[in-house]
Amino acid sequence: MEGLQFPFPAAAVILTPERTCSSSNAALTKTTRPKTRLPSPDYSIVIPAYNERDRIIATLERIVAYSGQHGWEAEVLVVDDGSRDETAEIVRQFSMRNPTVRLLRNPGNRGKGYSVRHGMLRATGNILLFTDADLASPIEEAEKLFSAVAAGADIAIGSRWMKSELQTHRQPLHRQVMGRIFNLLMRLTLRLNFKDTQCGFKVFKRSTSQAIFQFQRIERWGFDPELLYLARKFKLKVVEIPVAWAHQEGARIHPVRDGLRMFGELLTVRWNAIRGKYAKPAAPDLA
Ligand SMILES: Nc1nc2c(ncn2[C@@H]2O[C@H](COP(=O)(O)OP(=O)(O)OP(=O)(O)O)[C@@H](O)[C@H]2O)c(=O)[nH]1
Ligand SMILES: [Mg+2]
Repeated sequence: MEGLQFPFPAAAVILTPERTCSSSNAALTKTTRPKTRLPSPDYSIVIPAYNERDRIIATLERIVAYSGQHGWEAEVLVVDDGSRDETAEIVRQFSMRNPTVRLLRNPGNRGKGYSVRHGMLRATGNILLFTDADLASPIEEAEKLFSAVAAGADIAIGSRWMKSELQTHRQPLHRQVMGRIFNLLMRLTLRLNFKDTQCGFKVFKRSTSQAIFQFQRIERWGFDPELLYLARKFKLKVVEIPVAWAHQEGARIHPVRDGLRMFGELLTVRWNAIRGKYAKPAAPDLA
């Protein structure tokens, strides 16, 4: 399977952007890498994608168009998470027409957390955004987070609950309730003071991304609180910014099954911290 193996990437963390384009990673992206080596873009936009056949093209078109209109030097990395539909092939074809778009592939379905880490550690931009494939927070909102980082934040996280009136289409009530319960449990277990850790719209300075993603261990939905926990541990400046958000149909998180699992992941972060697991990177150093 071409491009599937993910030689996990503490290596990518310590490599310069130029070297991440070198032959050691050529297999990973050989179908989508532009032939000429480009300078580091200003922005990398990472999109985790699992079975996104029906919405990924519209999302990519919107991002590419917006990025062009605003003169962004940007790369877009779609991380296919072992989709069982045609997501990867659709993105591959799109990337042939749009060289700023690249396809990365996970070794099977590993979860949103794994996908985001994969993209972030492969990104070459100076400022890195990850966004859900459904663009529930529209790409226009990225400017707010980019500005916060330009103003000195290490991480800017989109928040649906700082100004809830910005939610133009809310989640179903049971999802909202589950989300608020999760937030409470997150505060109790990790003592993180954020109104919303789960919005799939977050921006990292390159140096920050390099510093913390290599410590990430949670690979499914509960990875965001772990990143924020690490950010606090490393004394990074995190700002929570209200963003517009519209619930998109086709959401696939299962409120009970995934909710329980995410609570377990909060406990895992706590447990990892107690056992000192965050003292060293999770990924093997391949340097
Ligand atoms: N369902 C699912 N999504 C994944 C997985 N891996 C990556 N993703 C991506 O994670 C992102 C979030 O998934 P969504 O389907 O938007 O989640 P949701 O149920 O809408 O959750 P909210 O957006 O919080 O309402 C999307 O870009 C997915 O393609 C996976 O294993 N399962
Ligand atoms: Mg969604």
